[in-house]
This record gives sequence, structure tokens and C-alpha cells, in this order.
Amino acid sequence: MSGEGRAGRQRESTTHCPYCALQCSTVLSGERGGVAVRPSADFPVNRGGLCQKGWTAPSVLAAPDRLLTPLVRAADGTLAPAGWDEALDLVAGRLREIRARHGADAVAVFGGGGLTNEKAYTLGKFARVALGTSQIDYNGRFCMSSAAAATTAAFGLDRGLPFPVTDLDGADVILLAGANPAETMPPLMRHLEGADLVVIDPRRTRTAERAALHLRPAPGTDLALALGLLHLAVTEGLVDQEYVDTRTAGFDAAWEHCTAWWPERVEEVTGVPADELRTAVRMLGGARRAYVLTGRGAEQHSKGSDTVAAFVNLALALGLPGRDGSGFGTLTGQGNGQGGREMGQKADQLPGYRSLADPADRAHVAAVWGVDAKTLPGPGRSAYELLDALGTGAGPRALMVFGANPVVSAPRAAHVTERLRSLDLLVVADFVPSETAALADVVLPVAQWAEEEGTLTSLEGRVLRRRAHLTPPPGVRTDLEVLHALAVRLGQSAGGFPVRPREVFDELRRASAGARADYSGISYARLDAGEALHWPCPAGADGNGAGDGHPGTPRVFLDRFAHPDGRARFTPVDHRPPAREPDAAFPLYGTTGRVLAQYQSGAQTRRVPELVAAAPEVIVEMHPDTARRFGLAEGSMAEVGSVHGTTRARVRVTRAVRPDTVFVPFHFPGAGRANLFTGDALDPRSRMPEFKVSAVRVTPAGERP
Ligand SMILES: Nc1nc2c(c(=O)[nH]1)N[C@H]1C(S)=C(S)[C@@H](COP(=O)(O)OP(=O)(O)OC[C@H]3O[C@@H](n4cnc5c(=O)[nH]c(N)nc54)[C@H](O)[C@@H]3O)O[C@H]1N2
Ligand SMILES: Nc1nc2c(c(=O)[nH]1)N[C@H]1C(S)=C(S)[C@@H](COP(=O)(O)OP(=O)(O)OC[C@H]3O[C@@H](n4cnc5c(=O)[nH]c(N)nc54)[C@H](O)[C@@H]3O)O[C@H]1N2
Ligand code: SF4
Ligand SMILES: [Mo]
Repeated sequence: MSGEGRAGRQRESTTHCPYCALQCSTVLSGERGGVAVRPSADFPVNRGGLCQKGWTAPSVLAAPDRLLTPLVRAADGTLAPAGWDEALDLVAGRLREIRARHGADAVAVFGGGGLTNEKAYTLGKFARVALGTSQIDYNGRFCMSSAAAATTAAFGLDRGLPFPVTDLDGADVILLAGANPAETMPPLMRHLEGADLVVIDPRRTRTAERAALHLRPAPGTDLALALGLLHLAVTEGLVDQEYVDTRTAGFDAAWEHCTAWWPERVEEVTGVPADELRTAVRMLGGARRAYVLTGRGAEQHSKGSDTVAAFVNLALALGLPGRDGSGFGTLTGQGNGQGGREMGQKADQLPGYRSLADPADRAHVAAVWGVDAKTLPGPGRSAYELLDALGTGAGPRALMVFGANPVVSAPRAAHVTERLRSLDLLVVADFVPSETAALADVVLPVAQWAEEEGTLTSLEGRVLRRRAHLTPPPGVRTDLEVLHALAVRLGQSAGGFPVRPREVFDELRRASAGARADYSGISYARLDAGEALHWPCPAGADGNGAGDGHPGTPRVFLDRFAHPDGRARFTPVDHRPPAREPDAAFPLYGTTGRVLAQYQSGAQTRRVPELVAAAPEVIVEMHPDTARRFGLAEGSMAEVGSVHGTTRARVRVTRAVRPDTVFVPFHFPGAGRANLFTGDALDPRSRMPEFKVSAVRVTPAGERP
């Protein structure tokens, strides 16, 4: 649906927003420097809506400091413009040298959940084949990994929403555990309007303001809360016994841990009154059509995967998952957070959700890649563990970053920055000089969303086409062109690393054929014809997706779950405290998250004037009693410190946050990085960092420049 309009009409391209996983459909018009965006009216997910970030996205295409030439660190320590051949020869030469001296695992790759499927796939292949390294992971580890671990265990498959977003329109009750879509996915709220919302959040967010019931636990206590809700579902007689008997396994073992979580004990641990717990479970259990959805608030903990498992257990007991008009889901975050976690940039994965540890999976992908399966490395380190190991004796000495800004967004950011500085070689591909790019030895300028073709898989598992409206500015290359040029310089065949997204897609279809996330029946032709295709979408007997018409799978679990016996699994889990609880020295909970007008590390949205005007600087939200107690006034500067480090932020006094909790958004750089106070505790299963709870103190800071 891209292309020239009739003579006299403006050229328009139908594509999707560059930011979050809702992937609102947009129409672009106008030429470089004057690109205009509007929502497309007919896409069911955003139905003519966009948030402020979507409306202003074209700004970044014309960012005044956009990278338009490669940069190489000069002898005087500054980053100086260089030609492409010079920069690529330098990178390839240094990579070869480091690999020869220290082995293949001395070179690491860090990817991103914003990369298209084609780029994420190519990045994984580049790491395993061109570099031969096991050391690759990506920022999605900080995002969806707890949800993925828990839902894979429960359902045999991780698709964030195993049903279309529009199914939520018909719900009577929706429980949102640690999600604030009114700020993080505003157009999603249109689909929640018809339901009574039960919101679990320590803050009274804009989402909580729209809730029929707002449960306000202390950060890090959702697991106890979910156990308590299951306890009540049983004692109130709300369990769907027929569903439990016919569609699930393992209820008894999970129940054993809940027996001791009676409402008054849950109240003591979480701070949520027992009668509110009762109301919540009666609302959910009494509804004809109900959904349980989790967000990062429940997931980004050292027990995130167990917490999601506990909410899954609750949903299973109530008979919701895989039922028409009800369900369980997790809200995927980044633009291609779903596709990005299936294409093989995760430390333990091959494309299609295949496993690097599984001999049959290795053989399948090796055959598609034309290599011997024995040459494929094994699983590598998880994102934080990888960053933590950089430049140490045992860890990688070179890192290539595509689509992430860990200087701002990784936990324990000061330590991570120091590790990045200690590398022999840091290469960053980006379109803006991010905080991570500023540390690089070589910066490679790449094309942006509106300048490239590709596909992304949205939070509902639907594969969408990104379309080029502009050609990239002179001097800028696509990520695929960069990876191609480097692979060839590292001795790979040119054909092994195609630069045309369509060719890459056709290869990844084959790599995913027969796997859990099967894309083999999807093609650009079908997507361009306007088909709504949700994976799994296997190819027909002719092996050719185009034309043989598997309809895709909008609702994955209606008939059976993805375990061999078709049953979902209850997971026995119990509550445990966060890595560090508040104490005399650090008396408050510090939690982190998002505001509407900024996106992630802010590398993109801090370059948009309208968004900077709306959210100019880092703030710390605190209750009036807390401000008084620590001698802080609205608008003054505070230091928010933990055992790991200190963030400087402007005080915003609000009754929206619990008196024992402060909230800092993580979108800001330098001394305002929320991640200066977050720690290195990881979930043992998902390796998710504990972004959502630290023990902190707040103190007045001088107004220093
Ligand atoms: N404006 C904006 N939108 C975005 C993004 C963005 O950066 N900015 N990023 C996108 C991405 S990648 C993601 S992952 C999603 C994230 O979307 P959300 O999960 O909605 O976002 P967060 O603000 O990280 O966390 C949600 C809520 O968790 C609450 N919370 C904190 N600690 C706890 C806790 O211990 N328990 C519970 N129950 N809640 C807690 C916070 O108060 C917050 O309101 O947003 C996507 N959309
Ligand atoms: N304290 C705290 N920290 C958090 C979180 C939290 O809630 N609290 N949330 C975590 C979550 S959920 C997430 S998803 C992460 C996000 O963490 P980040 O990795 O910081 O995410 P972004 O800011 O989106 O960074 C993407 C970078 O890649 C560039 N980029 C975008 N698209 C492309 C592309 O196609 N190619 C290339 N080469 N570059 C591109 C952008 O300009 C930007 O510099 O942060 C995590 N960190
Ligand atoms: S909700 Fe997400 S996809 Fe939609 S316009 Fe906003 S940032 Fe873009
Ligand atoms: Mo995320």
C-alpha cells in the first residue's frame, strides 16, 4: 500500500509507529524534512488513535545531531568522521585480531527488541556464523524474559497476547498486574473501556484512575498477592473445576504453597486490605469474560518469572486461558519485542524459538545457514551477565551494539559504563549519538524506520510490514548493509548475508519452518495484500507460503496448549522478598518505570521538542509525608541513593505514590539515570534484573549545574 498516488496527490506510505509493541498503524506523507504522520483509520489495534510519541515520531528523522557519517575514535580521543570503507575495514580487522588472540567468545554482540525481524535474525546469524561467538544477548532480556520463561513453562509457548487485542473489547473484567497502558500504550485503553479494571500498582497511575478497583501493594510483593488471590479463589468456591480437570495439570502442587497465604497474611506482606483482595477475586471469578494481563511492574524482579507463574496459576484456576472471550496475556513492550525474542538474538535461542541446546533444532538451522551444526556455538551469557563480564579476564573484549542503549537502560549503570569503557573495541550502530555511542571506538550511522523495509511482530503476535517512505540520507546505510559488509570482510559469502529484507524474510521463513514460532507460511506478498497473519503460520505442503493460505493463528490456545499432552501446567511457586528490603539506612522502596512522553533510554524521544517540553527532566515522585520527613519540597533537587549508587532528580510531590515508595522514570541520561541506583540481582530462571524494587534513601541535593 506504499507507492505513488495519482498525479497531483501526495505520495503516501502505510507503515507502523517506530516505538512500542502496540505498533499503531500510520500513514506517512511529505518529503524529507517535512514528513507528516497520521494514524490509519482502519487498523483494528489503534483505530485512528496515536499517542504523543507516535504523532511526533518523524522529528527524529530530521534530528539536528543525526549521525550521517561513520565516526572513528581518533588519537586525541575524539570521535572523528571517517569513510565507510575505513570504518568497516578497521572494525573487521580489529575483530579478527581480537578473535585470533583471545578466541571467538572474546567478541560479543548486543541487540535490541526494536530491530525488525530481518535484522534480529541476521544479527543472530552474524554472531553465530560470521563471528562464531556464543556471546550474544539483547535488551529484551530486560523486558520480556520473565514473562517468556513463565508462559513457556505454563503453556508450552510464549506469545505475549495469545489472542488479538480486539478480543479485550468484549471483556467484563480485566486484571492489570503492574502495567500502566494509559501512559505506555494509550490507544490500548480504547479496548479496555468496556471492562471493569482491577489494577495492581503501588502508584495511582492514569490507568489506576480508570480502575474499578486499585490494589496498591508495596513494590516486590505481587507474588504474595497472587498467591493470596488463588487462595481466595479456592476458599470462595470460584475455581473452574471442570477446566482444571480437563485442560491443566499440576494444580495440587501449586495449591500447596497457597494454603498458607490467607488474606490477612497477604495484607500484612503487601499492604493490600484483605477485603480488597476478596473484591478482586470475586470480580474476576464472577465475570463471564475475564482477562489477566501482566506488565513490567510485576515482571522486573528477581522473582519475576515466579510472579508471572503465580498470576498464570490464578488465571488457570479460574479457567481463563485458551477460552474464547477470556485469557491470560503479557503486554510486550518494544516495537518488535515479540519478533525480537523469536529470531535468535537471545543467548540461548535460534530462529523460530528453536533452542541452541537442542540437537534437532541446531541441525535444522545449520542446514538453512549452510554450515555444519558442530560449528554453531552453544548458549551464551544473559544481557546483564554479558555486560558485567566485559573487559574482565574471562569476558569479551569487543562488543557490537545494534539497537540498544545500555549506558542508560542497564541496571547498575555506572558499573556497566565502566565495563564498556574497559573494552578493547566498542562498535555502536545507531542513527543518533546515544550515550552508548558516545563511548564507542567506532560509530556506524544507520537508517531509521521510515527509511527501510521489514517486518515486526506486534504484542498480539501479528506480523506487520514496515515500509520505506524515504530513502536514507546520503552516507547512511541500513543495519543489513552494515552486517553484510562486515560478514564479507570476515570471510563470509556475500549471499549468506542478504541486504534485501525480503530475501532475509524468505530465509527466516525456512529457518522457522516447523518450529514453535513458525513464520513459513507468511510472505511479503500476503502481508502486502493486507492479510492479518498471526504466527504460528506454517507453509502448506508445497512449502510455499504465498498462495497456499494458512490463515495464521490469532488465538493460539483455544483447542489445546502447546505441551505435548495439550494441557497447561500450574507451576508451584512461593513468595520471597526482594534482593534487598528497606532498612534503617535505606528506608524506602525505589521503583522505576515510564512516563507517557518519553521512550526507553530517551535516545530518540529526548530529541523531539514537543516531548522534551512535556517531560523535560528526571523527576522523583514522592508522597507529601515522605517529602516532609526527608526535608524535600516540590521542585527541589533530591538524591535518590541505594547501596549501588545515587540518582539526582527533581522532586515531584504527589499523593499518587505510597508513602514508603518513590518512583523515578528511567528515560534520562547522566546523573539522572534511574539505573544508577538499581542493582544486579537477577531472576534465577529468566535472568531479569530487579528494576522495579531497590532499597533507597532520599536526601536534599544542592542545585548544582
Ligand atoms: N511512554 C512510553 N511507553 C512505552 C515505553 C516507554 O519507554 N515509554 N516502553 C515500552 C516498553 S519497552 C515496555 S516494556 C512497556 C512497559 O509498560 P508498563 O509495564 O506499563 O510500564 P512501566 O512503567 O515500566 O511499569 C508499569 C507500572 O509498574 C508499576 N510498578 C512498579 N513496581 C511495581 C511492583 O512491584 N508491582 C506492581 N504490580 N507494579 C509495580 C509502576 O508504578 C508502573 O506504573 O511500555 C512500552 N511503552
Ligand atoms: N530502571 C529501569 N531500567 C529499564 C527498564 C525499567 O523499567 N526500569 N525497562 C527495561 C526495558 S523493558 C527495556 S525494553 C530496556 C530498553 O532499553 P534500551 O536499549 O535503552 O532501549 P532504547 O532506548 O529503545 O534503545 C535503542 C537504541 O537503539 C537505537 N535504535 C533504534 N532502532 C534501531 C535500529 O533499527 N537499528 C539500530 N542500529 N539502532 C536502533 C536507538 O536510537 C537507541 O539509541 O530498558 C530496560 N531498562
Ligand atoms: S502507543 Fe506505541 S505504537 Fe502507538 S503511537 Fe504510541 S508509541 Fe507508537
Ligand atoms: Mo521493554
